[in-house]
Amino acid sequence: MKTLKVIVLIILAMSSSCKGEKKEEKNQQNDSHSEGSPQKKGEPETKTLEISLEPKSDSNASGKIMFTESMGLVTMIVKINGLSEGKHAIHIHENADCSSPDGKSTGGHWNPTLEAHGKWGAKDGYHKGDIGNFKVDPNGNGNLTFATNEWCIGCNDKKKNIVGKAVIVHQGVDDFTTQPTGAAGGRISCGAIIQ
Ligand SMILES: [Cu+2]
Ligand SMILES: [Zn+2]
Repeated sequence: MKTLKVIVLIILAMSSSCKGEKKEEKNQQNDSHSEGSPQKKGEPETKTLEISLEPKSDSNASGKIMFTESMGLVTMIVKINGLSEGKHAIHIHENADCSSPDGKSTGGHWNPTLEAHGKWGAKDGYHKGDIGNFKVDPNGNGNLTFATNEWCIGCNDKKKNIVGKAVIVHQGVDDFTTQPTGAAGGRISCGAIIQ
């Protein structure tokens, strides 16, 4: 009888340890599976938002902007005409309100992270709206493509969401130094970022 008991115990111990091993294997498989594909959750979604730029401060500067978000990257494509030749500043300002003739109803630069004004990516800080400058040709046409993973279109992160803000194009150039505006001069074109 004793030996039978021992044998039964050994069998029980072996089977339970076997189960244990199997469980561990399963868990490991699950772990490696989830580690390997954290970005494959759901379908890759693309969001788009097109807005118009309207003339401000008695300018003729108008245009279109297409925002696209895909895989966490927001791309902004700007096409604008009716500007003076040379460089012009372009920013995102804090309010989607282009109602005033001088564009000042949009408020200051969009700055949800409370940093200093600066060149995009600068070590000493920059506003989330500090897109920078773009070139305008002798015919008054300007194009700009800008892409960043620091924005989103309509997400819940207030430090990233560009919806509810406005794009402003300036008469002058952003010097990336003057606080808090970059001394870019008057606001000659405005587009509210609204879905
Ligand atoms: Cu500005
Ligand atoms: Zn700024």
